[in-house]
Amino acid sequence: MAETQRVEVIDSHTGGEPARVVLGGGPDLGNGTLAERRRIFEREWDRFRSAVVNEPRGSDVLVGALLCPPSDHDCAAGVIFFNNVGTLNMCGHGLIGLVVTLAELGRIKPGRHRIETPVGVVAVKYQGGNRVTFENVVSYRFAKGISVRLADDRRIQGDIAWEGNWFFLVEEHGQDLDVRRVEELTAFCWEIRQALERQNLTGADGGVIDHIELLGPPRDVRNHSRNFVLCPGKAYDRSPCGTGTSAKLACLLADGKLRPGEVWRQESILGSVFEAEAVQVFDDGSIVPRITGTAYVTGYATLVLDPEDPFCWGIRP
Ligand code: PYC
Repeated sequence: MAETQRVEVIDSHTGGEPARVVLGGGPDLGNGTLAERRRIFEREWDRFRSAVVNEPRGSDVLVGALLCPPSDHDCAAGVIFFNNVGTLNMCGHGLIGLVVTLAELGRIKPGRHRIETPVGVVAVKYQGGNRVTFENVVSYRFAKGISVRLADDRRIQGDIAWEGNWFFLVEEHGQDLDVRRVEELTAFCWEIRQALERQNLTGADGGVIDHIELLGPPRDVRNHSRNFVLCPGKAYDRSPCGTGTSAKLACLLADGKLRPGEVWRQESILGSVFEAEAVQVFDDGSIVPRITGTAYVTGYATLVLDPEDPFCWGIRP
């Protein structure tokens, strides 16, 4: 008979968006690169992923972060991010939560560290307390002003950008970005996502554009913009979204609307803020975004995975 598994986790939130770091009791994925280990995780451990983040132990909004030994020994840790429907290449809010969690455990001190992800090594600076800065993977706008036709024949224009995930960014959408309208905003973004798929619009590598970002004016005059980001599994990001903020930065730089080193304050649908700047701009227009945000630890827990439990592996869509 299969045995009950115990999984040690620490929960946190970054600007309201939760993350769950798996510290112990997770699968052994071998010693390959993080990209190779991610493929093994996807192929062989999908029900473990679902058990950790989906109901009844989690919820659609929770992002998991499987802590792994890094293959690059200059890195403080390796990580594979995952959500309610699969794995993520990169996750900015999750990375901030991971760094604060490692600090809470005494595994890192204030200062510079490197974290290995499936899409590359990310430089982080733990500022002490709850504050973290990270330099995201190289980010760029792939296409500008792409028109998509919605089911009711309306046309929406947006930009496609990469910063660890594929994003479709829309400025002209006619939506009020108010947290009381998350259901309407979710339905609208889901329509855009489906329209992109119908029209076979993908990222440069054929990757699915599975993050939709609406942008609008900020509520707080100290900020530059407010966003609403719909994630792949139809949950909206409570934080300003680290990769979504990087995507916005790549578009601003490409349009000459922001200079390298100039700070952009991105407000989320809840009003939480990430500070962002481009620290490097390459000849082809791609950039290295630097993002700063705060995370708070919200709990320590041991998850119990009892194979006799009919919902042991999570309630899956
Ligand atoms: O912060 O990059 C991010 C993110 C992606 C999905 C949810 N949060």
